Amino acid sequence: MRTNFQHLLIHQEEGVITITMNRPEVLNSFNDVMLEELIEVVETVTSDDSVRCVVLTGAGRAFGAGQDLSGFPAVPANGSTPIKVSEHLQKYHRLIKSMRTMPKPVVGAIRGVAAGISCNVALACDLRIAADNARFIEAFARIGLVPDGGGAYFLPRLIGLGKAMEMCLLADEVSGPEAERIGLVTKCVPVEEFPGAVAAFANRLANGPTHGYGLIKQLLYKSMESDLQASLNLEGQLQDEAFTTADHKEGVTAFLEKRQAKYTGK
Ligand code: T3D
Repeated sequence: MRTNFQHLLIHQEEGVITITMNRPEVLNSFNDVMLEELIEVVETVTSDDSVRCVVLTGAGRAFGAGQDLSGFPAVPANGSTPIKVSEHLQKYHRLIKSMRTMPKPVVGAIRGVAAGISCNVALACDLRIAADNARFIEAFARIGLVPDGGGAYFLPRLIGLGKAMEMCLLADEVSGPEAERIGLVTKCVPVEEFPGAVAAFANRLANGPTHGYGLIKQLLYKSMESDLQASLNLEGQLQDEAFTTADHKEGVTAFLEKRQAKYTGK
C-alpha cells in the first residue's frame, strides 16, 4: 500500500495500522483529498491480511472538525453551480460502509474535538477510546443541518433515542468522561496516557482471533436490522465458519493445555 498521502499519516506496527488524519491547522476537517485518501486506505487494508486492527485518529489537538466549511460554500459564488450535498455525501457513505463491513476491528482514537461528520466517522468505528479532553459535538444543528455520515443511525443504537435526540438537537459538547458514562466510547483515559492506552487496546485486538472478529462484526451489525429468527439463522451459518478456523482450534487447545492462546487471525 502506498503511504505518501497528502493529508494522512500511515504507520503500521505488527498487526496494527494507524491512520492519522493530518490537517491540524483546520482541526483535521475533511476536504475532498483527505476524504478520498481515507477511502483508499480503508479499502486497501480491508483485504490486507497483515493488518489485524485499524486505528483511526487525528493529528494535533483534534480528532476532526467535520466537513471543511471554508471549501464547502452554502451559498455558491455568482455563476457557479450549486453543490448537490447528497451526491457529495456518497463518498462519506462509501467510507463508513467500508469501515463497518471490514472483517477486522476498527478503533476510533479520539483526542480533542470530534465534531460534525468527524464525530460520525468516529461512531462508525467498531470501538472507540477517548482521551479525557475529548469533545463530541453533533454540530449540524448549529448550522441548520441534519446529522449526516450515519450519525442518526449510529447514535440511537449506541446511546438510545433520548440521548441521541439531545445530542443532535442541542448540539452541545459531550466530554470524554461523559461519553464513557453513556456508552459512546469503550473507555476514557487521561490525555497523558492516551497514546499508550490506544496502543495497548489495539495490540490486544490485533492479537485476537481476527477471522472470528470479522464474523462477530457481521453478526452484531446484521442483528440490528433483523428479527430473532434471521439472527439465529445467521449465527448458525457464521458459527459453522468460525468452527473451522485455525484460531478456534488453537483457542480450545490452549484452554485444554492451560496456556495463553496464540492466534494467527486464520
Ligand atoms: O456533504 C457534506 O460534506 C456536507 C456535510 C457536512 C457535515 C458536517 O460536518 S457539518 C459540521 C461542520 N463542522 C462544524 O460546524 C464545526 C466547525 N468548527 C467549530 O465549531 C469549532 O472549530 C470547534 C467547536 C470544532 C472547535 O473549536 P475550538 O475553539 O477548539 O477551535 P477553533 O479556534 O474554532 O478552530 C481552530 C481552527 O480550525 C480555526 O482556524 P484559525 O482561526 O486558527 O485560522 C477554525 O476556523 C478552523 N476550523 C475548525 N473547524 C473547521 C475549521 N475550518 C474549516 N472547517 C471546519 N469545519
